[in-house]
Amino acid sequence: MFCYQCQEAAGGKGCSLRGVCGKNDVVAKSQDLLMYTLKGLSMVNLIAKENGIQRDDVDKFIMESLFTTITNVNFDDKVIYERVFEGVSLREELKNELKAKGLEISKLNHDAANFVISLEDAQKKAEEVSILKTENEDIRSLRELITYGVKGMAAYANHAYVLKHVNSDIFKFMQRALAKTLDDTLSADELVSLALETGKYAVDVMALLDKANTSTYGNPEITKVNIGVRNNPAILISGHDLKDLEQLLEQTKGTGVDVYTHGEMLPAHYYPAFKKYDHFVGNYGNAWWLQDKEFELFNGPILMTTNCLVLPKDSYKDRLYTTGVVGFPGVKHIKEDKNGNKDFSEIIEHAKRCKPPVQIEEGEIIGGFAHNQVLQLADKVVEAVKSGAIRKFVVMAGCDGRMKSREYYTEFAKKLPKDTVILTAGCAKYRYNKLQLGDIGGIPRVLDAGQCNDSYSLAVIALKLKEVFELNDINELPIVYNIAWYEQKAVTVLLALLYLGVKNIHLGPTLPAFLSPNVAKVLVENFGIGGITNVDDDIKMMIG
Ligand code: FSO
Ligand code: SF4
Repeated sequence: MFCYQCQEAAGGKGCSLRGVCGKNDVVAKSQDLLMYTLKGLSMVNLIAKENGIQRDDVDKFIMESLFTTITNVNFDDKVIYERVFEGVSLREELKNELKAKGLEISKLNHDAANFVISLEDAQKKAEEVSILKTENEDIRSLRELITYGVKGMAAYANHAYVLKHVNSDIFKFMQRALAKTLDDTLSADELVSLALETGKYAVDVMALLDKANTSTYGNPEITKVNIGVRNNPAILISGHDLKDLEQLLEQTKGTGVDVYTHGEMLPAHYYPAFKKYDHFVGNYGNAWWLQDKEFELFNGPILMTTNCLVLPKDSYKDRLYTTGVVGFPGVKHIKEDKNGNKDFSEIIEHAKRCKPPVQIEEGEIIGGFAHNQVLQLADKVVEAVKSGAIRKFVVMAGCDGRMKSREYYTEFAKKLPKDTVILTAGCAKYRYNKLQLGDIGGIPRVLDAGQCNDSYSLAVIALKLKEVFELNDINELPIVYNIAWYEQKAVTVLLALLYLGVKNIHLGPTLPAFLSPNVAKVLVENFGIGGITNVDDDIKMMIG
């Protein structure tokens, strides 16, 4: 196996024996083959689309399968290989439809659009399509940069899709980009352009998701979220899927079972639609990587709706449930019916047999500063900037992770001058959201816009401030970017920010292993992208 798609890639280079994430060789290879299958399927589907064949099931299949391969989503090679076979069969169906229309498909001569395998050969085929088969490291780097950007787009598109918000141009772009990563005639420059184009569609898909979320659940508003517990049996819900949360809250109503969020589900508390549930108690614990300790202490069942899933310990594996694209061998999976509804009664009954959660913290955290809420405070914010009360905004969005080097972000937040405000989104916030950093004239010094999926809000806020201050360039704003990344959605957000023209983004705790020295050079020279060094020097450099 070889994988270098996330920040924890072994030795900063890539995982080759077993993933640091816990993914084994068999799972890694099944994912490689699934990606290859999706690329071949995309080639065929694009021709089908050009010829008036529109198969919504194929678009959905590609989107969900891409999401399956994101770090910490699915560890079940059986499920992943099933997708490989389904992908091949959809591809052949499309070819037959094209042939039935009398269309010439001979230009579809790439192996990805034609291979057929049996389960016995699957592993061998997977080895043939390892990403290392692209020998030129710059081409490989660009192909993977685009592929990861598209994976993150698929996750965002999927969250919007379940709320019935769909944009066919985004599907088409994702498939075009995937197909192009197998095109040996493309030069490095052409791939750089495609990476930037990925950023454009990344902005579009994030806007689509924002619309889906806010039109379904209302605009997030300033909210205090309880981090303590009550004395009832309870269910913990993690991941990013708000539709799953909605269904769980509806089904637990009046059952005596409480619901708590974990990790990236925390921002659900900021939506007006979820405030009406008395049994929606608060947030339990911290970022994803601490789940092995926190799930143990929670005592009740846990529902994992998306990433980030950590290899479950035996102490709670039988209380763990997955749904959607998440999977782990031996862990119960809740499927949706054909109308997209899920029956969580088994989890609810399970909760009733469990003890209430052990309290690990008490108090409250504040959040809900998505674009609509911040823009309502715009006058106050603008005034604070003009008067000098706020010297700088520091975007510290992104992901958290288990590496010790991420303590940097806690130190950085603590040492930031008192006239700075942190803008955040994603699970990165857990490194500093309980520090009590105070406020500036009533504006909290940590403004949490929501999930990593809500990073779009930060872009909207920046663009609005640019307009209010009548600036020509987004980079003239008093905003600096010190972003922490972990998995592929962060790559999508990064490409989106680059597309919006944001320069001098600092990315940490390490630069992506998949950036070859030459590709990294292009990003440094054109966008001023940089890494991090140490807290004191970085604060001096970024804040002055
Ligand atoms: Fe965190 Fe995991 Fe949201 Fe990521 S939960 S690390 S960018 O998957 O999804 O921020
Ligand atoms: Fe390694 Fe990350 Fe790939 Fe897992 S996802 S195998 S940790 S690079």
